[in-house]
Amino acid sequence: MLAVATSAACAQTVEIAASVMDDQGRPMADAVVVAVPADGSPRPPVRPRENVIDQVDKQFLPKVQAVLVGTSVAFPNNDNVRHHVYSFSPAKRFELPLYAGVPAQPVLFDKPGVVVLGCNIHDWMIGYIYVSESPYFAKTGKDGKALLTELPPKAYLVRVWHPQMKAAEETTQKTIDASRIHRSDVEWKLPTKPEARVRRAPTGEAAGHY
Ligand SMILES: [Cu+2]
Repeated sequence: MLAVATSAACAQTVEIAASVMDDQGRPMADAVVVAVPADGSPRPPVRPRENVIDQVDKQFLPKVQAVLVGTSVAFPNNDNVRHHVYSFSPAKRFELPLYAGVPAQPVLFDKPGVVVLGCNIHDWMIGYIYVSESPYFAKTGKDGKALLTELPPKAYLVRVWHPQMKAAEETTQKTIDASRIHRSDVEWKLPTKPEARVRRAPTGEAAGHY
């Protein structure tokens, strides 16, 4: 009689449940939690879908968007005024000069890092694109919780980013061995600071690339 193999063929995945709070214990929405395989194993084939950051009521919607590196983002303008979207973050410098409706080209985010978005017309408009080098990421909801699902069972370096965190992102890193546990919990309490203001784009500097 043949022995029955019950476990070897299981395409089992694990989850990491994250909870992000400020240093007063209040839940923080819009935090990006990223898990990077600790063994540095190559990431799965990239099939990024296009993302959208809308402009509604002179705000970026969503305000924080996490995308996998190599992903394009469209910036449709749903207001009846024109916007002039730009970033001069090192991870992506671009400018979408004054426009209404949908710009012809989405913008490709090909370098990991945080991209801060502004509008040259409306100083208060601020948005963030977190460009992740790992495909395993999630954003916290109002309850400060994010669930990373369908991870291969292994060890991960897990960290968090939030626009108002005081410390550097690297200092939040924790090692989670998720090789045997179906669901691992991770929690941060982050000292916060007021949101940084965006300076205006140096006009023309980033123009012409798109
Ligand atoms: Cu604007």
